Amino acid sequence: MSSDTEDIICARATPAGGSAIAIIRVSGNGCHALLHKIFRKKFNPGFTFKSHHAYYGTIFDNEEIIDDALVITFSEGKSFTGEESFEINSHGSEIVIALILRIICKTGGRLAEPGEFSKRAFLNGKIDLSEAEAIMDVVNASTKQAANIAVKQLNGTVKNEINFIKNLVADLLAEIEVYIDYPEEDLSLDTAVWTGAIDSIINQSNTMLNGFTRGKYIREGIQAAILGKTNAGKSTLFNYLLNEDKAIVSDIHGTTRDYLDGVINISGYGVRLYDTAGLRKTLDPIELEGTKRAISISDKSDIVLYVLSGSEGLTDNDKVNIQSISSDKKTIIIVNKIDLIQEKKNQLINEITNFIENHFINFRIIGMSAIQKTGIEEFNTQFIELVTNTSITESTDPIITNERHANKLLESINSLSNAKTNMHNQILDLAAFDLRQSLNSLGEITGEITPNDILDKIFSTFCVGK
Ligand SMILES: Nc1nc2c(ncn2[C@@H]2O[C@H](COP(=O)(O)OP(=O)(O)OP(=O)(O)O)[C@@H](O)[C@H]2O)c(=O)[nH]1
Ligand SMILES: [Mg+2]
Repeated sequence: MSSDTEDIICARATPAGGSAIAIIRVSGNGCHALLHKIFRKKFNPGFTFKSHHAYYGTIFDNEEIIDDALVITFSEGKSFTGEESFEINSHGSEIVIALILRIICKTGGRLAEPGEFSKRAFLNGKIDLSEAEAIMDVVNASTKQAANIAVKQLNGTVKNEINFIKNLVADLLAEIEVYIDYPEEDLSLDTAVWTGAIDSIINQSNTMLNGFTRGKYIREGIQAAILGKTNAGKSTLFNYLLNEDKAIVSDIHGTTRDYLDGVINISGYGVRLYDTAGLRKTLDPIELEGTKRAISISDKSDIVLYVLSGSEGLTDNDKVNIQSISSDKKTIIIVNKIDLIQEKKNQLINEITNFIENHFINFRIIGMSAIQKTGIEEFNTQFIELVTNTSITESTDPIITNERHANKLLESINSLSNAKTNMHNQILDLAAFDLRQSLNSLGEITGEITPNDILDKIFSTFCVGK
């Protein structure tokens, strides 16, 4: 990304494709002078642009009219980027937008790089890095809960929590440095108080970090693959969970050949469900390709829903399939067609438990009847608990949802643990060094000490116009 922050940059802020109105953003000091060259107000020419004012007029390229437009102007220090800036609300035709961007570039502007507006806002101190990153999360949010968390982060939740922890570390560091710098003052050395303080900071950091798995799934959604042998009722279950008659269901083995997907919402989490081809030995090349795809989808998914037919019980084929699922994959064994085996249900569940408990690290077994539509409440509860490690009724919103933030927080926790060990051994210089490392890691979350190449990488994932 160009680091030239002196340029006047421009970009469309609304998506491609015809629309009634499109917005073009322009930022950079001196851009109001540029605006005077390309825009004429209908009434009262010879004016100066004020901050937060809207002007109706015409965009020109020399004497040629490009479009009628509403322009909103912002003064330096009062805009999103912190720079003199304006937004053109033009008609949403692709040609008009291209012509307006061209005249701006001809008059001294240039096209913005992805995320360049947000990067300038960050560099000019209008937002911190965690707030800048939240902008893209708001844009990309796929559920109401994801949008809520991102908006909170945009309003500074991460910054406030991290700054709170940072202040605790900084206060402790100051105390230790006084002790190191003035040994002659005969201050009593009470490392137990300090290690206790470090413990408390580590605990608070861990609480923040614990919500991360949940936060990540709220942000990115959960991928769930339905797997099982032919005719177990996978497609019937898929339709039941989706509440839609999407997949073809029949009692012919091998009905589903390619995979199908659909999105459902379980407790605010967006879940992408995959219905896949039944697993069996086959010479049919198309069915074989279908089963390969089924396995590759289950490898990539966050959780496998292995469906077996209650009326057939745990067959050798099921045993082979289950053992081929990686043992660290979170798996729910769904004993389907429970309507056919009411009285033998517990016996079958015991048999399955005995078979899989030494195989999977994390698993659940539930009975359902996809055809009679029973078991969904139990399914939802077990699903969320297994994937997110928290109860479905957990109400507090996670604070950390971004992988980069989580990694930095973990780095800080590691430094704090080292500080505790060094403190305990009374090696105060090293303990102080570790606390400084912890402050650095925390500072990288909010962006006070984030190296330039990392900043470029973060902002380059933004869309143009943000
Ligand atoms: N009694 C009963 N029958 C079911 C249940 N679920 C599915 N079936 C029946 O089982 C048969 C197979 O259902 P599908 O959903 O097509 O099975 P599948 O696992 O997708 O099969 P493939 O696509 O061939 O791998 C159909 O006749 C369904 O009506 C259930 O809960 N109870
Ligand atoms: Mg099917």
